[in-house]
Formats: sequence, structure tokens, C-alpha cells
Amino acid sequence: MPDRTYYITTPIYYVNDVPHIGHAYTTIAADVAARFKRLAGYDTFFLTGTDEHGINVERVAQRNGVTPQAWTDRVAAEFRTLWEVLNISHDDFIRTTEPRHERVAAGLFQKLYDQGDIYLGKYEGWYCLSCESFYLESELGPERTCPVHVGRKTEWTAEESYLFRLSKYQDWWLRYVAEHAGSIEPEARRNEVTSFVRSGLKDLSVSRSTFTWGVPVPFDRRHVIYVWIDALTNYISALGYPDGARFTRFWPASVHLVGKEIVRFHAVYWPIMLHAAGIAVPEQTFAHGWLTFGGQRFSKSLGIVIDPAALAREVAAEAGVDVPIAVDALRYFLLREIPFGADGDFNKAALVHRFNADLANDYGNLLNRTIPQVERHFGGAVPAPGPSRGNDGLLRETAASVAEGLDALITRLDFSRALGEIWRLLSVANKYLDEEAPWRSIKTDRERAGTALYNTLEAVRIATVLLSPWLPTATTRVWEQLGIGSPLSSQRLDDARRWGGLAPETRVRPGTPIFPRIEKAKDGARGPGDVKAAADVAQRSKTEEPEATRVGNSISIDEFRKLDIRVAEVLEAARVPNTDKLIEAKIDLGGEVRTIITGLVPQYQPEELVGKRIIVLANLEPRRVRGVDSHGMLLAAEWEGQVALLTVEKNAPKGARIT
Ligand code: ME8
Repeated sequence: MPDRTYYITTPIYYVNDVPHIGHAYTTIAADVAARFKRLAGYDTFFLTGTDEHGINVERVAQRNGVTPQAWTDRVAAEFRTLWEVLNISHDDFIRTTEPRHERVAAGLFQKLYDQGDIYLGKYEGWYCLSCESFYLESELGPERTCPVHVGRKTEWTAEESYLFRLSKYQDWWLRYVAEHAGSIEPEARRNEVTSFVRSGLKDLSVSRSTFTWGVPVPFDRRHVIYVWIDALTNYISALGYPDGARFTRFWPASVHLVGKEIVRFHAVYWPIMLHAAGIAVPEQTFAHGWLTFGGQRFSKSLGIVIDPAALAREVAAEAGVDVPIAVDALRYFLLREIPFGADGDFNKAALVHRFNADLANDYGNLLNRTIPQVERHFGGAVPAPGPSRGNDGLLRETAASVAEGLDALITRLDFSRALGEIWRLLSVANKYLDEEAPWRSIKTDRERAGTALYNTLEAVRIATVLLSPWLPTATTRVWEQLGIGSPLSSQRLDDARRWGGLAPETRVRPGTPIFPRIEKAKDGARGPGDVKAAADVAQRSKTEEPEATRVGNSISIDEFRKLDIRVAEVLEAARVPNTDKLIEAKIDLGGEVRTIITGLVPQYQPEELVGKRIIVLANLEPRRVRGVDSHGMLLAAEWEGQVALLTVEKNAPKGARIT
């Protein structure tokens, strides 16, 4: 058994809401981390589940004319089905109505009561029914509305309640967090909860007596355990606390992944309860930001819901791929686009853009540009590499440094940087292939062409292993095309750290492109930027131009977004021999170097261009100019025979996108 363990959890989701893309966001992130840690050789356990008690569930069941249990069975099944569609690899799915859970929740409550940390008292305060939580007057929104559920009025609630002596542990908590700063991430969230605790912890109401749908307090059946105390216990009940083998093996959790609105429960109440009960506290709570749509948080009550499965079906239809590939694209997009921790607005046009620019162009195309060459010139068998020279070293070193750094980035849950790193390797590989151009060198130097193909495919092999946590389906298909005998699932991070794992003579298996570009809507009426999966059409129409108002040559914002226009810096420039106007420029698009042929002479001389920040249309189809491939177009203003290059203010960095 590996000596390193990794235990990651998602919140257990309420069953009074339908599963939506916000839930998918956390669960996909946890899945990628779990898959990556398995790849890296950690003994990994990944838990998700459903939070099934509480007055909200009781009420929704009543409204639907079913028992709470029948209701929770139905919604829990919906969550499970969604996780299957999204390729979630959880090791267990805990439901708080299961006896294995109720036993542990009641046992912990009893223990805290027996030792005097829980006592009978009265609780009064402003209570939000949606959060099932009390708030201080100072935390409320206008007209005493909930700080999380905007517009929802809180109610002054007073009831007999068991209370947990939270206040007793305030100093312990402050000391603990001061000594274990990394136990709450990101820092902004740590500061937020620290100032909450500093402002003074009040004892916490931990039971309810006004409804019955919950775990009964074992020594007082008039009460049920407060849903949050019940729910938090899932993280240990699923492991078989107190003496289950899984508990011994995996507790304390490496990370509780949660949305930022529930950080207080996880980072303050939960560790204090555990500490009071003599149980080790989790290593970390990581609170990510909110996914919004048109600036608003997804919420059923506001009618802003995107069903991720419907979205994946939509993307699949538009791209002409099957649903698992569209799911991969969604998994990739959510973790690439928004730095993990920050809020981000969901935008389908951006998803389509990432599909085309990153998955189709940078990753998929690398395969399409190599496998047919191996077929044509080497009878389908991967050529053995010849002596190393030129750019070979850079490609190898990039692969090594990318593979080396990833585990630490995943430990920090920095998914977007981790993907940025893998894309650094893909860009170097693309550039390497552009420059080596084996389709040309095959005519003069067969060995060199073979080496270039080998090295590129080896970079694809490494990138594929590294990408497998994000793209479980697509990487398996790439692996099949590479023709490698041992399955991708048997690969480990170490296999990606070693250059040369692709055996010469491996027989490639050409297939159809895995990520074909999404060109336009296949069903006519709407473009690929629209989210048909969003239930709320009214929300959408605010931000979109109606079809009917499009006139003449105007283009839609989605069409404009297809243009990948970026800031670049000119690294080198030289005249193209025997031409009047042409300059061959090497430009840096922020880690990606390209060659562009541009007609700027006599307005600009090559040496004037070097070092300039310019603007480039980066996704123009490559063109062959005087035997050189040009990858993009420099943008310039032209008038009365004059030409002026476009540039950018504020020293915007290379690679920055023009939007
Ligand atoms: O809070 N953006 O359950 P819940 C990002 N049962 N993440 C989102 C999101 C959004 N718009 N919407 C939901 C509960 N989430 C409790 C948890 S745990 C012991 C008990 C994700 O169904 C995010 O992880 O309201 C958030 O914290 C969680 O779903 C809330 O799920």
C-alpha cells in the first residue's frame, strides 16, 4: 500500500434542489484532484453524497405529496445519475438517511453531551430557512434578509434547543489556525472566518424541536439533531468512525472542498466539534468561489439553473461528438477558465472557444498532424528517434519540468495553472512540429523526420497521461490512437516523468479527430454560444441581442469571440529573401512562439519590430508564404498608403486576450 494517503470530500448536497452546474463545479474539481492523486500514487479516497434531513426537505416532500424518504430517494438518484454522466470517480456516496450515518451522528452528539459540551438551553436569533442557519443582526442584508440568499427574509426564531459550547473553544481555534495557516484556503477566506471568530463565538444551537425529519437526539426524542451537525458528520461516518478500517486509513481528511458560503461551518464549527470529541481535525478546508450566470449565482429559487448533462448533450450535438467527449470539454473548461477560488461567470461562448482553441487546435490537432505522417511515411510504426539535436532538448526539458511541477499545483488545487503548465508543453510541441516540419524533411532527411515525429508523439503521450484526470474519455481515445499496449488506466505520474516511454515500432491506430472544431450551430437558429440548457430564458434575453435585430454586416458577439486576438512580442524579424515587402517574424504569445509572415516593408524595417508589443490574430488558418508557414496575422491600421501596427496600453502581458 502506498504510504501517502489523500482523502478529499465535496459538500453533501441538499436534496431540496435539483442538481445544477454549481454542484457539478465542486464535484468535478474534487474528481480531478482525486484522479490526479491516484495517478500520482496516493492511496486515495473520494467522497460525495447527499444531505437529506431538515425542514426544507420535509416541506418540499409535502408540497409534492410524497414522504420525505421517497423524495430524498428520488433526488439522491438524480445526483448519482449526474455524477455518472460527468464521469465522477467517487469511492463512496453517503446519504444522511442511511443507518450507518445516523448511528455516527447520534453517537457523536451523545459523546459531546456526556462530556458536558452540549447542554439544554434556548436559542433565539435571525434564522434563514434556506441556509438553516442563524445570523447576527450585523450580518443581515437590508430588511433583515439573508446574507447568502439575497432577498430572502430571515425569521426571528426562539426555541428550546440543545447548545454546543462553541465559545469554550474560541481560543483553541485561534491558536490552531495561527499555527496551521494552510488549514483554510484561500487566504481571503481564512481572514474572513478568523475575524468572525475574533468577534466572539456564541454557543451554537445544535437541535431542533419544531419538525421531525432528522436524526433524533438519542437522549431526548423531542429533538432532532440540527441538520448542519448531522451533515458535517458524514465525513467520518462514511469512513466507519470510530473503528472502521477506512477511518484508520484515511482520517483526517486532506481537504474538504466547499463553496465559499459554507466555509464557516467547515472551517470553524466542524474542527471545533472534532477537537472537542478528541478526533483529529481535517488538514484543510478549501473554499472555492461561485459560478454565476449573468452575474447571479445559480439558484433554483431565482430560476437560474443550468443542467450540466443537458449542456453536455447540447455541446455534443454542436460539435458532432458523443456526450462523454463534451463532458470532458466541460470538465476542462470549468477548471481552466476560472482561477480556482475566485468567482466566475459561466459563458457558453467561452466554452466553445476553449473547445476549439485548446482542445481541437492545440491538443487534438497535434495527433492529427503526426499520426497520418507515421502512417504515410513509416508504414504506421512509430519511428525510432535518431540522435538528439536542435529543439529536441527544449521539448524534453519542458515535458520534464511540466510533469515534475503538477503534483504540487494539484495539492494547492490550482487547476488553471496546472492546465496552463500542460498547455506550455503542448505549445512547445506544436512549435517544435512546425519548425521540424517532418512532412518537408522526410524528402531530404528521413531519420530527422522520424525523430521529429517520435518526439512529438512522445510529448503527446506525456501530455495525455497528465491530462487524463481532466479528460478521462478523450485521453483514453488518444491513447488508443497512439497504439500503446498497456492501458492508460495503468499509467502513473512517474510514467509521464520519464522521457522515452513510447516504444519505437508501436503501431499507431489512426482514428477520427477526437475534438472536431465547433464551426457553427448545426440546428440553424442559434449559435453555439447560446445556452439552451438554461431553464431561464428571461435571464438570457437581457444579455443577448435578439436574432431579428441583426442587420447588414454586423456580426454576433459569438462570431467575434471566435477570433483569438492576443498581445504578442516580436522576438526576431528578418526580410524574406527575394521579396519586396515580406518580413518573417518570430513572435511570443506568452510562452508560445510562432512564425508569422507579414507584408510591412517599407513602412517598417525588420529591426524596428523586434521587442515591440503587437496585436495578433492568433487563430487564422496557417498559410504557406514563400515556403514558410505563417501562423497568424499582425494587425495594423492602413490608410493612404501608410501602415501603423496596433499596440496595447498599460504594458499588457504577452498572451493577453483582446476581448
Ligand atoms: O450547502 N457556484 O448544500 P447545497 C459554485 N448541504 N459552487 C456551487 C454553486 C455555485 N453557483 N452552487 C452550489 C449545502 N455550489 C449543504 C452542505 S456539507 C456538510 C453540507 C456547490 O446543495 C458548492 O460546493 O446548497 C456549495 O458549497 C455547495 O454546492 C452547496 O450545496
